[in-house]
Amino acid sequence: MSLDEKIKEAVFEWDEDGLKEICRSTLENKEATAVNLLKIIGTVMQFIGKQFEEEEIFLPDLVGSANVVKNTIDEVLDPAIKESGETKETAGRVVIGTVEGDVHSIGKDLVGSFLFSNGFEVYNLGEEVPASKFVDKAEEVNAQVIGLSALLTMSMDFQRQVIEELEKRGLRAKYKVIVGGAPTSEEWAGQIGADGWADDAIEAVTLIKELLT
Ligand code: B1M
Repeated sequence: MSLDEKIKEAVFEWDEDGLKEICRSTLENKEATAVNLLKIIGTVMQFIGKQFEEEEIFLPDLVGSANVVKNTIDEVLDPAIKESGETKETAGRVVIGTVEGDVHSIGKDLVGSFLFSNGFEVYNLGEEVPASKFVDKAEEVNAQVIGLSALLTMSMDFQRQVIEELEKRGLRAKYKVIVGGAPTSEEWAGQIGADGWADDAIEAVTLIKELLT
């Protein structure tokens, strides 16, 4: 079995220990670098995302695989990259969170994991995040993109408040703001002056790549 196939199998089977072991032994034997491993994992996640969009797999499969990948990157690949001094190509820096008044985390975490496995630096602020915190963090890490998730009709308006906070501080032009979450839409994004809207995690990656080119 090739390295790509072994990785694909471990991700599909949610075999977190297996995936970590494949990555560790590959790095030890110098068969591939951590950046190469990230690229292979990114391709597998893109494939899984497409399968989800085409309804060939279901939400638990997607979440299970995303978690396995996220933990492997956090615990094995990122430390290896830092140790070796190897440069991880950063596709961009994204601050992401669920807006104030909203505790829903899963969709936002999925978007964050997909961005991370596609080479983005992701700063996940968690849930119930006030507008000022999004802006403070974006300033602190010199982000290019702010991603706002809202799952409640009642919390959608807090997405607008983040944009208003940016305007108030004279920072609106500095950031691309994207919004998402089940009750939101392209029309809503336009209405509040966001730079884009994504229906799911795959679209969010594509949208941010487009916005940053
Ligand atoms: Co709540 N909940 N919930 N809930 N919950 C919904 C959202 C709801 C639709 C259920 C319903 O009534 N049918 C409804 C909202 C109705 C509305 O306002 N339109 C609802 C409600 C009402 C509530 C409470 C108010 C219930 C109550 O207490 N009376 C309460 C809210 C409390 C609060 O937030 N203040 C509440 C609480 C909860 C739980 C805590 C029990 C739990 C959340 C646990 C957690 O997240 N850690 C929960 C859950 C699990 C759900 C449902 C069942 C599932 C949400 C989910 O995780 N989906 C949900 C019903 C449903 O969606 N069928 C529901 C899976 C996830 C992968 O999809 O989050 O849509 P999703 O994310 C997608 C896209 O939306 C998009 O990409 C993701 C991946 O494809 N996306 C983005 C999301 N964020 C994005 C950001 C982007 C781009 C794309 O860019 C930045």
